[in-house]
Amino acid sequence: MIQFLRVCHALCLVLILVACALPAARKDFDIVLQIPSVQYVGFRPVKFSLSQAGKALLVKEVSITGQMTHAGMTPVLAKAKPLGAGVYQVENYHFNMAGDWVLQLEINQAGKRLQADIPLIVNP
Ligand SMILES: [Cu+2]
Repeated sequence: MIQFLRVCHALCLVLILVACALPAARKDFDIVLQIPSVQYVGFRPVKFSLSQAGKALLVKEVSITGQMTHAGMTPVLAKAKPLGAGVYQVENYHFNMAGDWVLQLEINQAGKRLQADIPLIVNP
């Protein structure tokens, strides 16, 4: 029984460590979210504007990798399309579980990959 508890504790520790394994946030550009930062489970629009040093960022698309802050979920990928003036949108982003999310945005600017994160809370 004691051995079983030891194994249990070891497993819990591993789970905690894995859950904290999200990469540290990068912020190569500024994001202004144009949707509420509290969302609901389902297919939802995600809209944001990007800028750098106060100027609108104009790129062809923004790659989104959405991850939850706990372990064991497949990331939800999407491409946000430009609406003009540095505003980008995904029409139907799939928030497939309630909890804490981080949308990692990535753009390609003159061959350089830039990243920044959007933290979101998703309610049931
Ligand atoms: Cu999850």
